[in-house]
Amino acid sequence: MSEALTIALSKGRIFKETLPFLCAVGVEPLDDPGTSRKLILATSRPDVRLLVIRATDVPTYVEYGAADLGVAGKDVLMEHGGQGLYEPVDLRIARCRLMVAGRPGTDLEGSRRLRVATKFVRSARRHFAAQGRQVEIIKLYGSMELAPLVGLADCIVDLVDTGGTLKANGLVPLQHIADISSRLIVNKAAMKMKHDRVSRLLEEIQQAVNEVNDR
Ligand code: PRT
Ligand code: MG
Repeated sequence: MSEALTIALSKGRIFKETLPFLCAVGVEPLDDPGTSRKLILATSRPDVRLLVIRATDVPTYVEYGAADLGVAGKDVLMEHGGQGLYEPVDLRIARCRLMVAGRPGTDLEGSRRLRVATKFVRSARRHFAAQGRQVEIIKLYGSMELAPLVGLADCIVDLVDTGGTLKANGLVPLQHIADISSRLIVNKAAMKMKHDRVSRLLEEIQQAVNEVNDR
């Protein structure tokens, strides 16, 4: 009897874009997280179950081994720090860019201490530190675009996809920090203890990713 595997992921775009890869390896959820309120979803493989949790909580569940595997954005992983987990597969889904943005003409180079509003505190601090800049970080949990408009901050650090959200709020991208995509992550102990099952699943998923991207 093989051991069960638990995969943590968030609903929304990550769930939607991960689904084809799960299906490719024979894992079909028996409920739709869009409509179901269940937090644990059984799948067509009796030995695989899904946890549906907040995107920012996924690395924590995997770090502590409450889930063997997970799917998380690189943005979330950079904030978490990546301790206790491997990041073996770039799923190349939910892609976007982490950027500094602000009102047109914002001077990021001046000697003044910048105020930066963001939920990506670590990434923002690291980005400006690499430029030798000390900044004041204002931690927000959402709608960062508002901050430069009402004088809360000089600029923001946020994810940008089409740029539509920035544009709608009169903001422009100012600096590129990182290209973002979602990664399959694995608990380090599970990689050892459930090695055969986990490595087979990783291989199958990597192959499905290659097939999509070679098309
Ligand atoms: O409804 P909910 O927010 O729960 O679902 P969601 O699908 O938005 O999931 P969320 O917000 O948890 O995001 C999950 C992951 O998707 C993030 O951690 C990123 O890795 C990835 N991702 C990819 C994005 C975007 N693209 C994105 N555009 N996450 C957020 N956004 C937001 C961004 O913060 C900004 O508010 O979309 C807005 C910008 O989009 P554009 O197209 O207007 O530039
Ligand atoms: Mg969102």
